[in-house]
Amino acid sequence: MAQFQEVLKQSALHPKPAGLVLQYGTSGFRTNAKQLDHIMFRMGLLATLRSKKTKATIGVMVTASHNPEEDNGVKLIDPMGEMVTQDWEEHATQLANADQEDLLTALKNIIEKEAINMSQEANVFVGKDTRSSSASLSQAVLDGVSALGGHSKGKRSGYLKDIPYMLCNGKYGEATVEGYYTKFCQAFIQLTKNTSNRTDDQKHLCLDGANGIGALKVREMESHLKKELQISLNNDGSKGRLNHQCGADYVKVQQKPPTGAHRINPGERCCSFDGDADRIVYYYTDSEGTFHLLDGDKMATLISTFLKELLTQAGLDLKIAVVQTAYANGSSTHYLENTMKVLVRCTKTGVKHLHHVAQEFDVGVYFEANGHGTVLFSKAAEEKIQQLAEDTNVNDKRKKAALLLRNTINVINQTVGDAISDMLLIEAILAIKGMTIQQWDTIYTDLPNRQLKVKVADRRVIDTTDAERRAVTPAGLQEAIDNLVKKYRQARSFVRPSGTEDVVRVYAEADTQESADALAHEVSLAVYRLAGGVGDEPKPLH
Ligand code: 16G
Ligand code: ZN
Repeated sequence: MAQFQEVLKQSALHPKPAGLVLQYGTSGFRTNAKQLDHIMFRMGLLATLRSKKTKATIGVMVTASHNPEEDNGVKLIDPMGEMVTQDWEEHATQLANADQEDLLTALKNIIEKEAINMSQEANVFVGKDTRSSSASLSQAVLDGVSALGGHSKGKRSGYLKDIPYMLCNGKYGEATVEGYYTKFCQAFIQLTKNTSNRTDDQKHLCLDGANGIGALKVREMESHLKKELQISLNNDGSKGRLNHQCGADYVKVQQKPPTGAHRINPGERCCSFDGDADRIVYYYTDSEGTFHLLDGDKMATLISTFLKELLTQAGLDLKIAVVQTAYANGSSTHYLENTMKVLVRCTKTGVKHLHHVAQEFDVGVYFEANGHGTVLFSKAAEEKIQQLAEDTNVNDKRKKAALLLRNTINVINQTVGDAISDMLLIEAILAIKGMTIQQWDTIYTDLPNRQLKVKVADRRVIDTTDAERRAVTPAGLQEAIDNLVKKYRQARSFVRPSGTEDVVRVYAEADTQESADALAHEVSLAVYRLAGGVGDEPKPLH
């Protein structure tokens, strides 16, 4: 077939380095940008097949999120803005690793397995982040798309943030970039309209854009906010390097403000995006100069508390749940379950897992501690809220709650990962509740915790169960962890192989920082000894 001839011809221009094997990981392929050209071309092919299969537009995002500037990556986005399904992740790995001469066979295997009608039209949206390698890599994706006769929408290669949103083709509002801003900003203005006496100080937010795509988007969006939110934008990409000493990951891991920000005043509300603006964390320094981080757990708590109160006031019997991972601070889980009486579910790490579980509820609030997250509303929930908001026979209190709920839905981007929408949601809630960032921070106090990495010969020797909270293999590891945990108060620890780095991750929390540090170290040693550690033995932190 002529189509396959074209694939062959084009693929010669995007050759695979011999022997290179890459895995479609937690969030797609991710490695040094120099190794990705053939991957991009092949993901263009795969996205075209996926589009033919689903008869809908597929998204391809060229980004390595919070990784350093020299890395890049690619992930496929399904028609409703979700990550592509597991089967297709496997297809992606197969196609990526096929030797140059086996590429057509690998492609035909997928076509056959999925019974794809090759005469079906295909449409693909390609988005990229601000990395210097992204322009040529996204061109390689476009080459893949056109080699299989697919159409690439948004030739200007719209920026990343819009992609899941645009894919929903109007489900969440007008499917244009302009529509995206208008909808979220209008909802924000509606939500904050009746919050009396908001001073300019309260309207002010200090934002670290990680020198990434979020900074550009916020600049474009600002005028739509009509001064109801006044953003001081730092690390806006005009001079600094992407994710370099700034961004959500840096702030969370280093537990300090980003460089490149203006001097932060005590109590000033600040937040950081990561490079592709799907993660956000908040922070402030107190009058003693101590740094305080408000992570995904704090956001999930604030949002779910707010929504639960509104649902009660509206008299709506809708099932709300918070979805977390094993990294959620034990204090947050305890507070949600015991004080707020909210249902909490725990899943494996990775946005797609949380997203999936959140879909089971009327209102599913999901956040990873690292700042990825959003809220999902079931269709039935949205309809009930809408009906109540329009009902002329309900009392003022219920009506007011329903209207607030409706506007809250409108400020939320229910596709995976949008730090801008999360920011507007948090800002609106704080405004409505008249709450400072310190007041939000004191809702509960995080348990001290520590994360460490251990290098092992093959991290796949660690297999986990119970949402990664228990290790099944290697033999004896879980027992060792259980015995160590018993030595400390309020302690918890787990280990898991990273999906994005060649390391085993160790997490520990306990009643004091010393205990958390000691426990993390002892567990690291157990991993090193029982799971084939390489290099020097882990050393104590103190
Ligand atoms: C990816 C995931 C993130 C997860 C992280 C875990 C997406 C968009 N991102 O960045 O959800 O927290 O991997 O990394 O799915 P790890 O496996 O190295 O700990
Ligand atoms: Zn990211």
